Amino acid sequence: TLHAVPAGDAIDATALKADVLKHLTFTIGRAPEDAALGDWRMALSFAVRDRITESWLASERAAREAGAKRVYYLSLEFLIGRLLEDALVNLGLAEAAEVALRDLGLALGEVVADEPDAALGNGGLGRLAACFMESLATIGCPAIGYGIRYEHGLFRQQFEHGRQVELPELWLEQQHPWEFERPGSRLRVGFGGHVHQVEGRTIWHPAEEVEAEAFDTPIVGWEGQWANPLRLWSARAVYPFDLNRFNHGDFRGAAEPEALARTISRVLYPDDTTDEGKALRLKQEYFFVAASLADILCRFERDFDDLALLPEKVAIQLNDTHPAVAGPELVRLLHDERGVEFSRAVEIARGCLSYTNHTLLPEALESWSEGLFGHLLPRHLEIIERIDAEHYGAHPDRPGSIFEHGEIQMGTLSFVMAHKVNGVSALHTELMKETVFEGLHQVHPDRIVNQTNGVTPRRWLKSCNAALSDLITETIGAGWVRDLSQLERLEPHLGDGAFINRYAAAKRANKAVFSNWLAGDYGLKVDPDAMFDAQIKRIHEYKRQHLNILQTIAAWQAIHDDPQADWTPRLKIFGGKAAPGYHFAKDIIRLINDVAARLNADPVTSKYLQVIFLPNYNVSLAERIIPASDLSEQISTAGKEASGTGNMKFALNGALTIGTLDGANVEIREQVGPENFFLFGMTAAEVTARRAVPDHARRAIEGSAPLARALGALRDGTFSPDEPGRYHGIADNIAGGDHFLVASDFAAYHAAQTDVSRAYGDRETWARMAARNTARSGWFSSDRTIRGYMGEIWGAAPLID
Ligand code: 26Q
Repeated sequence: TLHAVPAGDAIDATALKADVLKHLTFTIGRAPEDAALGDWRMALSFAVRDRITESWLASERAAREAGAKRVYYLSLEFLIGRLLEDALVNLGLAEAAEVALRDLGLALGEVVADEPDAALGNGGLGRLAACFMESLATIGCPAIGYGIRYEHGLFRQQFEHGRQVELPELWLEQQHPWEFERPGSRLRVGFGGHVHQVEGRTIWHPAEEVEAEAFDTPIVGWEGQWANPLRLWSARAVYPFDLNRFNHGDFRGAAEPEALARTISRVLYPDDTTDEGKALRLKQEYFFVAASLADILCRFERDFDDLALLPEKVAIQLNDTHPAVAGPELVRLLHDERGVEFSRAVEIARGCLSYTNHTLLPEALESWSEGLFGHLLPRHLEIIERIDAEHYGAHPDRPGSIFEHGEIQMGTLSFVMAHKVNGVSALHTELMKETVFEGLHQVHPDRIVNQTNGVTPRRWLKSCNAALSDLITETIGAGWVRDLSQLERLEPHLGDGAFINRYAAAKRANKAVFSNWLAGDYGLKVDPDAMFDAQIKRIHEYKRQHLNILQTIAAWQAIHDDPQADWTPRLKIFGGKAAPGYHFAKDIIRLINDVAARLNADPVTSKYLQVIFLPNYNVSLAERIIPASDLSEQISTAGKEASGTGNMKFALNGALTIGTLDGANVEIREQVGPENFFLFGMTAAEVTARRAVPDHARRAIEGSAPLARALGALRDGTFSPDEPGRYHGIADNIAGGDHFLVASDFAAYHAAQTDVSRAYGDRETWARMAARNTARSGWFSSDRTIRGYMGEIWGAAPLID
């Protein structure tokens, strides 16, 4: 469709085109006739970056002049994805760019798709940090995101004979046009060594030092009024090159210090649960925390001269325990280096710090052996011991300490050093109070607060789903992009058949685009009128992708029994990576791929049921899948998924949820209404009770013939004829201990899926339910979440109206 281009856009397009050509010539050094797609993308990115930069510098000036409180978000992960389209959308330049590029013989869609994802995160926690950065800028809260500029982000996933293979990710192979390198801001970070007392003062003499160099990427908010930096640190050697060794012919040795130092920022750890306690991981944590805190204090001391003002001017948020060493480091900077009395230093640090917990899974709670920790950070170990002693002195009846099982418990340290600790959904926050932090909650009853996660509607609706966005804007105006609660203005239109038809047509159009892409890139022909049913997230036992595939097998068997029946056609879409050392998760991936091969080749059933596992799931792939989905699978064992954020993206884009009462599913169901949500399964309390029932899995299998039969197909080699034993491990796990209650929840899930199929048969009713999900998802904006943090945790105020 051709849009009538308004005058403003025409002017923007002309100016943008001139700037693209200017950058192509003078920044890239390429003539138009020789430019490749990547050169054009680079030129457009620089032209867009110029427009962000002015607003960014003005934002910093405004914050300085206001003497405003600053927010610092410390996170080992920022899962940004692509930046060009996001920037164009937020600057209101998407149409101008389309016109400008068309004039140059290029398609904007191809140019933006050429950008590699910045995959500096594993999953939910990292993507949340990215949504928060965008919302902070949209709201106009002066903030900096601090992290590591990994040379290699999360591994690229390939399948070989259905098995996951990991390849290095190379996002920096091409020039990265968004960042500003800051050679002037280099500072040193020490490790190891020993601690001295000199005239009553403590001095740490590190054995080793590396240099941290900052790279700033401006993150611009909606309508371009405000921008904040994402400041990522890169590690390098203090003396990068040993000329003496080189002159003696030792060429390899001459470069060694540099190679060694750089390993710190070389690669993102790809495991999002099991904490392996590796020294390099602890080095990464301290490296970026030390650099960030030095930077934060330097900024503070430029504007203020009284350290007592620190909590009034500085809020530091810890994204999980990964930056927990910020507690003792800030105490060290205040006490050892600035002479603040110890208890006062702890008090000031606590006034600045707050901590977000993202998991209660015991295997994911971070801890470090005292030996390893003290070897790398001897002074910090002493400080933690003193913090623990003082906290214990103040609360002698408190159960437990920071040191337990011979290890430093980073969750406890973070809790003790924070003035607020938050959970990421209502249910998760209540469970924090009852389980992991029960004792601490009793002595600090006001410390734990809830801030339910959210997602940015700019990326997760406006930009990824143009068909639906345009319909919404035509119906209720454009105010929803900044204030997502305005989606409730759709409510009066839900009874209008014409509106529901248009809503259904937008979804159908997205599904057609997705189907064409699947056919082109994966050779899979699918019916765009089939139900698109998606489970996209990291592969984990608690997320229960194996429950989904087992039920898919049961459905396939049922269709085989009666192929003439009136089956609702479905496409099952899977996406997600397994941690490289997580063998069970990798087996699940292989099983899904084997099931897909068998089912898609079945001439009897494939017109009703197809399965695809899309390799290398990432942010950009999510942006394709979510707008085209009808059904969102949120089927974790109740009590295990802290929040989920994909669940919110699906609901916003009009996919109905099939889900358990877990994480933010609970709040989604409350918002959209129970009649617009397919609930199944045990509650968190029932899960705990069920685990105590002897033989719970065996009993569940005896009670469900479809489950027994599906498990039978795992055992008899239906999906692995060349190796019949391949899936006995998965079958034994489910029939045995079944810690995540796959067997016990199966029958309820199977019944709910039958309800889903029946409901999808009535397309108008389904479309109305989908539209209700959109209309009632306004609360899940990360703008709402960030306002919650600003008000209840940071005490920060926006600097734009
Ligand atoms: C820890 C130690 C060593 C190496 C790696 C890690 C590590 C890395 C990443 C531990 C955990 C993570 C990521 C956790 C995560 O993504 N949690 C998810 O956070 C989301 C945002 O709050 C929630 O919505 C999800 O429910 C939660 O699983």
